[in-house]
Amino acid sequence: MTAEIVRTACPHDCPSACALEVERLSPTRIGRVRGNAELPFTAGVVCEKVGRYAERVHHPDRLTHPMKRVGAKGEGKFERIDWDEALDTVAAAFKAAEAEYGPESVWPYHSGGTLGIVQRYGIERLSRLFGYSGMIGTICVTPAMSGWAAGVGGQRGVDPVEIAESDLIVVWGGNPVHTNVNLMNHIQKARKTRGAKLVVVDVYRTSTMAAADIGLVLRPGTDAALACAMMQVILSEGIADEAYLAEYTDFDEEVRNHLGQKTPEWAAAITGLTVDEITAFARLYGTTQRSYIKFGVGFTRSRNGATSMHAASALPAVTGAWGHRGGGAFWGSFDIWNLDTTLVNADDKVGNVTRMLDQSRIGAILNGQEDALKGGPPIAAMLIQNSNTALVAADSAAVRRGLSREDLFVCVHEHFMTATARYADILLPASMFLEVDDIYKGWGHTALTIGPRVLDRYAECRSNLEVVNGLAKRLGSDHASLEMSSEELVDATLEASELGELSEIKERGWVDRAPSFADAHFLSGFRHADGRYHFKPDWAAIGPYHEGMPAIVDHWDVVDTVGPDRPLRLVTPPPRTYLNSSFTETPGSQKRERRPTAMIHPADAQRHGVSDGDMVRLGNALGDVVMHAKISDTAKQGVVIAEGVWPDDKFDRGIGINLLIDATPVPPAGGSAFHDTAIWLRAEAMQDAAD
Ligand SMILES: Nc1nc2c(c(=O)[nH]1)N[C@H]1C(S)=C(S)[C@@H](COP(=O)(O)OP(=O)(O)OC[C@H]3O[C@@H](n4cnc5c(=O)[nH]c(N)nc54)[C@H](O)[C@@H]3O)O[C@H]1N2
Ligand SMILES: Nc1nc2c(c(=O)[nH]1)N[C@H]1C(S)=C(S)[C@@H](COP(=O)(O)OP(=O)(O)OC[C@H]3O[C@@H](n4cnc5c(=O)[nH]c(N)nc54)[C@H](O)[C@@H]3O)O[C@H]1N2
Ligand code: SF4
Ligand SMILES: [Mo]
Repeated sequence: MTAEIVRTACPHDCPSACALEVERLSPTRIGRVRGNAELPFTAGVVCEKVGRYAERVHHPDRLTHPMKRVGAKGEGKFERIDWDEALDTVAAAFKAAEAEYGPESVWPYHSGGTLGIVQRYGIERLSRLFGYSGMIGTICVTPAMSGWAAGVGGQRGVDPVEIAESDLIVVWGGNPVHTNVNLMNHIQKARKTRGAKLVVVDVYRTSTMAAADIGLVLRPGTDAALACAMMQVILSEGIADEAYLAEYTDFDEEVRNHLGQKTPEWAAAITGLTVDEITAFARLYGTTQRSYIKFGVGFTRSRNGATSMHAASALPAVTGAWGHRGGGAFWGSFDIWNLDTTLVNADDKVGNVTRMLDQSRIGAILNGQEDALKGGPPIAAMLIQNSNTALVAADSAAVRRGLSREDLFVCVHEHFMTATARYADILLPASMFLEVDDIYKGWGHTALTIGPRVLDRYAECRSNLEVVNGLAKRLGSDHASLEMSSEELVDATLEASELGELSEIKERGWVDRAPSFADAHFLSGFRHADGRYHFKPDWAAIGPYHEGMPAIVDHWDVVDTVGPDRPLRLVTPPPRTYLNSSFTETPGSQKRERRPTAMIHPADAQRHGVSDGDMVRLGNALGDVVMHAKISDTAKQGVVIAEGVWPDDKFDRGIGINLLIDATPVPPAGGSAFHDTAIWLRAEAMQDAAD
């Protein structure tokens, strides 16, 4: 069989947002998936999990037809029904909820299963057309955004392809070898062609750090202390760009005096780094004009995550690195797109939404907590697309208690029988990206990627668009988008946004949306009203939970407190071949990731009587989980690393790691502190029999 190469784009929640080339073996079958070589950021590179996407799209466990629940909620017993019965049931449940409690009692819920304009955000039309509750999507980047907004303003920065011109690259609080592989390609090229240095700041020796010239392993939640001490060194040694500070920032004598106290000795006590490590990094950074910081979002998943991002984002303002090619910083592109989504997302009807609920507080919301419900009615009906909330949200026991409520109707639209799908009253089979059309914002670069469909419909699967359209029509709307196919909506959106013809863009696979040099480097001003970078942020303008946040750039000591009853700190970062809970079903990924593992420092292991390969129990007030121990000095003493959000069946009690994660919103605008959990640990009596 000769394979035809078809261009499309990756829909997964990943900063790489790759333009792809797929081997189409037949209208229903693919072979390998590769990166498009012409999009500069993708540059022909693709991650291993998507390289073998055939394993996911042709997986034997894919859901194939609509079903209704016949067992208990959470049990996973279903019976086949047809699409009309399924959609009629959901529409009737939405109407019944509205009749009893008003439209705000219906909550369409989504997350990053696909990031498409059509297939992800199209569900928001339900809230907008019918006045249902809306959703504030906080689970992923809100703490990062808040910290960046505090200092820089808008959500943009220097395009990572400019790394080709950098002399010093700092990867701060992210693990691109796992989560953003294309970035590594650009970093390695700069090292080869210019001798650029790579510094990695993390809380354990990640695979990214293994590739670095300098690796700094600090205590979790202490990045702001490192950043402030670096600024102290740079200012006191006279290597700051004083002219830049005066012209482009709100820096003044008060900030200077404040930072003057943040000595390397002060930061060493907080971070666990040595004074020499801090000083040497500060000097290297301070004396390199073309220094580029790529911020991950991992270091913002702590209670002080937004203040950490704010402090670290101040570094290029102190050195003036923003002014140079290959200099500056970046975490994500969110404000550069200028897409007209009036039609595709019913933006014209936003005014109908009277209650916005916090995605990350789903547990509190479904359990009727009044502040989480904002004083409004309880949630009585939901449609969930693109989200495995029962596994990935914080305080997952609370989420499941909520999903189990007999007086809550839940429709889940999914690819697989996930933890969340098991709670569905109606379970619908979803198309995968290869079977639909969409466009994606490359949040880790600056191209809008175009993802036309590659394969025919699989079994009875329907796209997110088709499900929402089918429901909205039954509920009585005649919005223009409801009669349009995904291809027509993509075309109409590109046209309304004045980006050209779909047929022509399809060939190339993307549209360049890079801001000009001056805008990306903020030479035309930072994105605040005064055009300046802010060392003194206005946290109150960013979110409601701003009380007590530092008035001037600082380390904020509010992380989960370790103590005698919970002496260790748990960090739960992404593994290489699982993407949140996606790909946990594919054999290639399962083979690489093996089993849930807690990496424990030798000194901690000894103190707790744990040996390599033992089963250990990790717990706190929310619950406890059991996994295998690996003894390793990868992190500081006192820090336990457990990569991955593993499915329930990998744990003895059938519930994953997020049982332990507290759902208190991260200041100032919400989000979850996934890497900020104080725990106790004990060796289980049973040795590792199954291994
Ligand atoms: N393979 C794979 N790829 C993914 C994902 C996945 O699960 N697997 N998830 C996708 C999603 S949804 C997102 S949002 C992105 C996230 O991509 P990144 O920006 O890379 O962010 P994270 O991967 O969350 O960051 C993880 C790193 O942050 C470190 N970290 C945790 N706490 C701290 C701290 O206090 N300080 C410092 N300096 N470092 C800390 C962790 O140890 C880990 O190495 O990746 C996406 N890509
Ligand atoms: N402990 C811990 N927890 C975390 C994190 C962490 O680092 N540590 N990371 C957090 C982060 S950054 C994020 S973004 C969240 C992610 O949380 P989620 O966005 O919920 O991510 P996934 O677990 O991958 O679940 C996405 C689901 O959507 C489904 N899906 C994919 N495409 C489609 C589609 O086209 N249609 C429909 N209907 N369904 C589809 C997939 O099959 C999958 O089950 O998890 C968070 N949870
Ligand atoms: S998951 Fe990320 S790296 Fe892998 S293909 Fe998709 S966008 Fe690219
Ligand atoms: Mo995320």
